[in-house]
Amino acid sequence: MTSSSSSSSAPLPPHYSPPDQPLKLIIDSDPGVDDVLAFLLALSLPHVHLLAITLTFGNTTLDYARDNVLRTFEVLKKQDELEKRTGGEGGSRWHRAVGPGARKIEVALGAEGPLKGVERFTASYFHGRDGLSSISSLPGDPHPLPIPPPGSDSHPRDKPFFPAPLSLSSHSSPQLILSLLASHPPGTIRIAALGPVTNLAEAWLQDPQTFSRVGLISIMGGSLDEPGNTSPVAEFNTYADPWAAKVLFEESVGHGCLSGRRGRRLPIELLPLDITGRHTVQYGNLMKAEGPLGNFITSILTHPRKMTNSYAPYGLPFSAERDDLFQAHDPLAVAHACFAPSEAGKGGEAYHQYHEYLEAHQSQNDASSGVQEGEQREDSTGWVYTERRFAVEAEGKLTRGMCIVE
Ligand SMILES: [Ca+2]
Repeated sequence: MTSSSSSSSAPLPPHYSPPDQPLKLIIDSDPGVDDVLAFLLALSLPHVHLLAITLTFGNTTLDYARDNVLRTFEVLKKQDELEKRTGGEGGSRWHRAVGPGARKIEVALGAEGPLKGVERFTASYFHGRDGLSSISSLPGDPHPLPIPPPGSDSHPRDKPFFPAPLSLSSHSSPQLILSLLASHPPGTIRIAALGPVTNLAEAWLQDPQTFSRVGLISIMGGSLDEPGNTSPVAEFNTYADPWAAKVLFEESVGHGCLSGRRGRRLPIELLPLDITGRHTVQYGNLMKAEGPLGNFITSILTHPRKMTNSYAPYGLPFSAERDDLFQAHDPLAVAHACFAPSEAGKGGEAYHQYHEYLEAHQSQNDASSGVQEGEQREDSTGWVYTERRFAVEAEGKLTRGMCIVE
């Protein structure tokens, strides 16, 4: 298991060479405010081909998660129209992603709760009742669901309309992940996991051979050396489904189908709270844009901003630099999936060197029977990796979802 951090907050890291082929990405997500901002990042990158958004419970329930994707794309289409009116087709930043002729993006519905147990936790305390600051109940519904064409049998609650480029998959999230991995060459699809990893664990359990074709899994989750954000010791995603995290992080290691993989493990790179929590943007800077997209972003950030501001230290004057900060957890995981050196194409050498390093490090640990933690390595694009060993607590009441570092 490794964790990663970025030394650059620029959208295009220095020394970054886009791959020769589009980078194929699946986003597994529980949108969620920071998930939506992570979608925008992926959609804004010309070298990224977003194949699918596979949904899970998490920040909100599955039906709201689905609606939040639909509302986001409706806003992007309005923004695209506005930017085309003022700057022509080439003047729209979103035309490639949502304009006529844009590549299809499949949306699948997945886990409604954790792998085990009956209790489902959501993060409505932070993200609002619907996951996006309750925009679905704003007067006049300013960020509405797509309007179905006349004669459509769509229904807003049970069967909403999915206009292009979105299409609702007939597969569940785990099935769609497996189907895409099976139909593309091994190692060519990356997954950014932004919620509880229930869908990924289910896909692995259903068909480890096919799942192991994945090129890279960038996961926002866990907290290693710092307090949690859901309990004193646990980050939300590992808290919401510690059983799935255990399957993916621990039980998969050494499986026969991973014998061709370095370290006989899935290519998981974890972005824990320790790192993502430090990647912050002032709310004031995120909420100043105008137009349909600017208004939407301002609306969805309202509830998290209130919550964040309420954590300001008692007795000190309010400071925007210290107290008014949005933590970009999920956008960082998408940035990693989109910019970490790739196995194929330019940057392949750095990726290869990184995995050789991990293998050497693993052999060294095995030989000495001691874990040498904390060694760092930086790749050619500025990501810094540290080898960490930990177990996820799935049974304890007070410690549910805690990552216990060896
Ligand atoms: Ca999320």
